[in-house]
Amino acid sequence: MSVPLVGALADIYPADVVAAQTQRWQHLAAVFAEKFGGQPDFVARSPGRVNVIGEHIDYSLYSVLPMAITGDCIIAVRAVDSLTADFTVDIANVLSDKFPAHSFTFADNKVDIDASVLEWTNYFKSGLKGAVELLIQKNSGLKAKSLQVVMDGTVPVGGGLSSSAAFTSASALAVMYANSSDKIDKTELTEVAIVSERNVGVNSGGMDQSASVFSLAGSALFVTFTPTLTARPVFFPETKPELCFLIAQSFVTANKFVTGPIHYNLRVVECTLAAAYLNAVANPPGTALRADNGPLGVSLHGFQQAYFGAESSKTKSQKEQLQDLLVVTEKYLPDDGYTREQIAAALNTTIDDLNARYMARFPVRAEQFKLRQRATHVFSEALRVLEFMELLESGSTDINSKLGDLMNATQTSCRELYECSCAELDELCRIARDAGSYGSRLTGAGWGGCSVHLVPVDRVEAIRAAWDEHYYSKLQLTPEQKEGAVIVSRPGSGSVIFAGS
Ligand code: NG1
Ligand code: MG
Repeated sequence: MSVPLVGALADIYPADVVAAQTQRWQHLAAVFAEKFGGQPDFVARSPGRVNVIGEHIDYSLYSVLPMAITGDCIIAVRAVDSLTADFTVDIANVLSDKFPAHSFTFADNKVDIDASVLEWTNYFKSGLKGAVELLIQKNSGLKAKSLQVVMDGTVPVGGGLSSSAAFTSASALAVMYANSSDKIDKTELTEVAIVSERNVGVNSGGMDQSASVFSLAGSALFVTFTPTLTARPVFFPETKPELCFLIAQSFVTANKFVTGPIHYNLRVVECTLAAAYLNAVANPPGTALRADNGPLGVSLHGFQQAYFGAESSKTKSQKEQLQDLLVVTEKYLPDDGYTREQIAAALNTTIDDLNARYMARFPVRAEQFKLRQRATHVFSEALRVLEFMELLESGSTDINSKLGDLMNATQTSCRELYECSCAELDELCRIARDAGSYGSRLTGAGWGGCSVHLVPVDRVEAIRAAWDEHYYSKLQLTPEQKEGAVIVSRPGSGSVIFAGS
């Protein structure tokens, strides 16, 4: 499947926002003309996403169910041929006060990123780096084109709606399209965007980039990462009462760049350590251990076979296998926390080796690693995704409160086992449920950002009013913040190249 080329904004946005988007796109073109003269060659566009269910399991390679939102990143581009392998990027943002323009020259097709500073252009550079590396693999004689670039983003930053993935995916797409007249393959673009985002210091999974690239208007997306990346549209049945999703901001900003070592990146390490630990202690003696640090989801396949018998992975359903893993976790990870000493001893290695193998590329800070709690969250959340999909595909229309229960269970697990919620998110969920939401939970990485709520259409106004009264009225919000605090999410379309006039 390739990224569609579109020529009209009506191909990208729902009808009722096309007028407002037309103004925004015209403004982008005007800023481009002012900065560089003339019109851009094309615009690359990628949206943010909300995750319906499947939180913090993408990097363990379990399937997730996100959907694109209308908010997006649009990048106007003009490409200029290069005579050598050196090239220049002149980049500006429509919000020039907040995000100042820069000019970069890259020698010999090498893109260097200083991930130790928080600089807005790093996200463009990360997509650029991933795309240029891919293009070089295909054509070692590449003379990457110089680019004139203006970007505009409407996904709230640090809000759990994946502004970063929208930006890196749109950037990678812009660079790939500028340098090649070929169609851009969606899987290839997603894979580049996933690797790209790791260049800015976050050891992320692949959910956001998949949702940003693959989504189709009107459907959520069931994303599976193994054995290969696949993304399948999922439609919600017409239930009674009719359902919709509300997204509510907590206005607590979670910045992964700053808190990675104690939050996001630490969780990724804890999951990998849990996989290594279980492989080491629960396998029959003499079983060869993996040399690499595999994600929880796939690295336990060998272990499962050894432990439950070679036939088990063939005869047991995915759900039964996950239930087995929950039992194993309880049995072999009884402690509330594990020190580096304990883990190194179990893996029959030294602390230095442990640090070098698991904690060098993305540094983390922790005395204790909560292996049982994190693994239990991951296996039970992977199960909930499968149960959610079963309900959606059951043909029954009497599923609203069952879907909601699964989302509520996710929130409990995120709060208690994964410790990625915060008091404000818990409060938003509680208020919504009291006012009639079926299911309420944080969405995205957590520790702030947004929450998502499965709501009967006839309760939307009551829930909004309850949040206003009990939550938003207590914060000092600007009129724009108030306006954007709650949105009714409509599953939007994924990445496109706009090459119209
Ligand atoms: P957000 O909240 O959009 O930054 C992050 C990760 C996802 C996923 C979720 C938790 C990035 C770019 N994205 O999303 O891959 O792990 O958290 O489910 O880091
Ligand atoms: Mg992000």
